[in-house]
Amino acid sequence: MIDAAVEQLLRQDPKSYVIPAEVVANVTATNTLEHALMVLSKVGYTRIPVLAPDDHLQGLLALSDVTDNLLRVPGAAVENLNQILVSDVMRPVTHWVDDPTKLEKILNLLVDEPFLPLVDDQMVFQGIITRREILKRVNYLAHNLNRQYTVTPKMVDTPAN
Ligand code: 4BW
Repeated sequence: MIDAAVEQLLRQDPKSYVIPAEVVANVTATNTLEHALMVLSKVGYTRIPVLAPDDHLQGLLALSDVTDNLLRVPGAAVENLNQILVSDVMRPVTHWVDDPTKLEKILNLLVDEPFLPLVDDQMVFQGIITRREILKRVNYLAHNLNRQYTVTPKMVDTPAN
């Protein structure tokens, strides 16, 4: 359980730590890997969501999924990536959130995941919650906890000398 005071400070205005779908780089499952490589190179992110044409979240694509295929054939040219679709190599989505206020789940998952997709109850993509945005909140918390709360240490037994 997250401490109530900590949760209250972290949770203020949850929408502000969600990067909305409109500004999240993505590809569709029917795109070729050549197109996906162009998108990944342009945006500079190493892993992005794969969406269906109706914006349902379908998977994740990492730059390494593309380069692995590029390097599989010695001397292969980028044009060969035209033969492979994103759906052939994308990874399943194993972790996501459907409520940006579920901070306990978000904090636990972001230990191992660089970002979490946010979806609605139909799995329609709404945006992402990144480690960076949550760390900004934790940083705010670290600097402001004692402005809003009185933090006093509990009495602990000290070892006898
Ligand atoms: O192009 C970039 N711009 C900015 N502002 N920061 C970047 C960029 N590329 C990398 N970064 C930084 C961020 O701090 O490196 C971190 C790791 O990037 P990643 O994982 O390995 O590409 C970034 O950390 P983050 O902001 O906490 O983002 C975590 C992950 O979330 C990224 C990427 O997989 C995804 N992501 C973030 N913003 C995205 C995005 N994916 C698509 N579109 C976005 N707008």
